[in-house]
Amino acid sequence: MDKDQILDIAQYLYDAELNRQETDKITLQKAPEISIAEAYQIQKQLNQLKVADGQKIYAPKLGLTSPAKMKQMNVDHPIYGYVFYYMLVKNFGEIHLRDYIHARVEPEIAVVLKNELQGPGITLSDVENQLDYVVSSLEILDSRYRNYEFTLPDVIADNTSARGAVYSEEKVYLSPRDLIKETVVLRINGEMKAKGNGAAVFGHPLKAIVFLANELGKSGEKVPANIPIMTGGMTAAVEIKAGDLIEVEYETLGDIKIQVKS
Ligand code: OOG
Ligand code: MG
Repeated sequence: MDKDQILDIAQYLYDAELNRQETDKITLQKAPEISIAEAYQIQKQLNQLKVADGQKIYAPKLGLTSPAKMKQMNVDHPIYGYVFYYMLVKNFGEIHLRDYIHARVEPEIAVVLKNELQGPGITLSDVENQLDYVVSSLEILDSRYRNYEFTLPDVIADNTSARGAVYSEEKVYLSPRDLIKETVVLRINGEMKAKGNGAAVFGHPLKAIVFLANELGKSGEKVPANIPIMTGGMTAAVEIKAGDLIEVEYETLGDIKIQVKS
């Protein structure tokens, strides 16, 4: 794939986000034979277009790290993308459905490292040694693709459906063992919609960071320190609608509450 084609597809995905219009997945016609590496090149170009527009990256994020998510999306490989500052939503605040195409929410554990990490060769004990604290989070997904139907390269190019993120302000110093046991319940209008636990993410949420460090290492990039990194949805994502009250209750991490307006 040449530079012009990468730019063309990145702009196509950016336009879908800006216009809040769901669109054909890129493997349908634009790039049917695309590789994983090319998909990440498109994602990088897409993120650069946003940076050129004055937007700023906040933190990396993982996706498709739990069986619940892999099954729901019918993609069986973990991925990474980036949360931008413009995507941040304040905890106990509200969101407007009109800002999204077809938003879904999913509870996640976000981890903060003491020092940056760079693969290759990063192991679980490297990440455990650098674990500073964890915070609860809720990701707001908004795939640019029609009906959330995509293949692995499609969702990578689309910056892993990222469109919103809520992080609790409560820092919790959990041991890796307790991180695995941490439970979460997602309620909408008081009704339980999903539940999960830390073990859902690769059996150990810090393994998501191992994956990220070794993947980013391939292009000489590092996992940043002092910023919360979402390790991937522990449950299937849930569709939201105007009027919904979203409540996420964690066992020890801070609770998250968001009101959905039209
Ligand atoms: C892709 C993004 C996956 C996660 O936590 O698994 C993701 C999607 O489900 O649209 O962020
Ligand atoms: Mg997610």
